[in-house]
Amino acid sequence: MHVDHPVVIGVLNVTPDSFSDGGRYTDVEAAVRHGVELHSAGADIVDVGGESTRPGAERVDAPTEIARVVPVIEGLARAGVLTSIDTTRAAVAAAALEAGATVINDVSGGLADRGMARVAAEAGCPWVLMHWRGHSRHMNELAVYADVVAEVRDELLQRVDDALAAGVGPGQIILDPGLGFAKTAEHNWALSARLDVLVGLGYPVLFGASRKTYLGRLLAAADGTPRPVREREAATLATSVLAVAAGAWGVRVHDVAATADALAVWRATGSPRLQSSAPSGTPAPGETSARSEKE
Ligand code: PMM
Repeated sequence: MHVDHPVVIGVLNVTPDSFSDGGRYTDVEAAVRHGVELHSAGADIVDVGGESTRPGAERVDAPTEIARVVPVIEGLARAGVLTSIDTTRAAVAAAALEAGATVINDVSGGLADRGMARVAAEAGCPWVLMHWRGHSRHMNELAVYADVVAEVRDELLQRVDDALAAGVGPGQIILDPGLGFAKTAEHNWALSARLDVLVGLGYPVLFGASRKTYLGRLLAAADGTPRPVREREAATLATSVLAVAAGAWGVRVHDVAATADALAVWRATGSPRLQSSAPSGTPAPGETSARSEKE
């Protein structure tokens, strides 16, 4: 997906239980209205999700997920808003594409449902492959790494190989470190500090820190109480600007208007790029054979 500016993806969860906006947009009209607002505020894409991925969340079945997302995607398509479908299920992705979605955002990177690669290959659409180790119910047990940056890089490259082998084009692939998915706060900070390693793989990189728990922990009160979800926005903006400065292709956020303002400041200062520093056992950017699809 070629763009000449950092892509802003607005989050629209049509779930009763997502950690930040759960329960707010379960009615189709309210969800479409919010999606249009996100678009007007500067979202290039609105990411529609019908299943919560917060730690510990129980799964819903595919028909429930489809019933939640399809009318919202149809409404947004009618309003001229580009959408991505946030799902790990091939059947849900196929129904969403049919309804007008243009991007698959798969937090499992194709691991949860091996049919997803075929859906992506047939549609020829962008496919976000996020780093993932298991479903939300038990993902915290899987947050064990000797070198999180190298392992996330290698596991994402495995997902890329599987996608390419299934006939997905390299130009369809977008990578995502999967902050908070089978990762502790320390893992998230390490990945943020070395985002250049993923950027160096040559695929667009999406960064999704918005309002996540590790930001709440960073900003905890003196008694250790994490900062409430809705008071993590300033920290989210800082992560988004740093990610874009490190070469991220886009950010997935709840507050699109504030993100657009923050990125306007970044652009006005000449779109400065961070230089990578600490080597940490990972190869230099560009050391792999993957070609850049971004240019
Ligand atoms: N995080 C969540 C859901 N979907 N998709 C991508 N690509 N990257 C993410 O980091 C990501 C995601 C969980 O956050 P939410 O509950 O606010 O949607």
